[in-house]
Amino acid sequence: MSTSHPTLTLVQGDITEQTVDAVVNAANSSLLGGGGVDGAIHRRGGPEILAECRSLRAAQYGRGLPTGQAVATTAGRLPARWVIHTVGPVHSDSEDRTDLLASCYRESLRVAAELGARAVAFPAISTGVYRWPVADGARTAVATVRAAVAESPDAFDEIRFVVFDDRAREAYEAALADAADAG
Ligand code: AR6
Repeated sequence: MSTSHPTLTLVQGDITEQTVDAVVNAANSSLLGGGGVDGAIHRRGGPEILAECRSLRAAQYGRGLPTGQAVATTAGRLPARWVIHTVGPVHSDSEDRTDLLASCYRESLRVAAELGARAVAFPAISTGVYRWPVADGARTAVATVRAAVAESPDAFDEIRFVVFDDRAREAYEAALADAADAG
């Protein structure tokens, strides 16, 4: 088994409670909040996050943050230092949008590395309101993160997957085990 650096970990819990450098938000293009992870982050993190999101909209993202891209703000009152907002694709039965989902993980890690965030927590992007099947979302998350950290092995200490329920935890356990088997 490879002992690649950094460590990929799995936690069942609330993303807003993670003590890491950066937590990733499963946002929408408006950057102005919503339900699920997004709602929890703004609720717990306080108004500073929304204020920065509004500034980003005014300055760089007048038409919103495109799907698959990522941008950072303060984490306000969260234990993390930064929130990295990314916009997952809505799942479609007629079109394969896996590249866009993978791009969320890649771009979030690119932004994290730029910030110097060494521990990063990801939710299961797109698997809630955006209806991505969680087993497939977990495989995409694990494969993409493994490939990205293999390219810059010194950039991070820990990439943490944070899942809410048992079904998602089992999906990530399976994806992590498959990836470990594959070497
Ligand atoms: N901590 C960890 N995981 C959570 C939490 C939490 N606090 N809350 C939900 N999950 P979702 P999406 C899980 O809907 O599918 C928002 O309205 C949840 O069980 O947050 O990318 C945005 O504004 C699911 O497995 O994100 C967008 O409009 C996963 O996190 C839209 O939803 C993602 O669920 C984005 O939808």
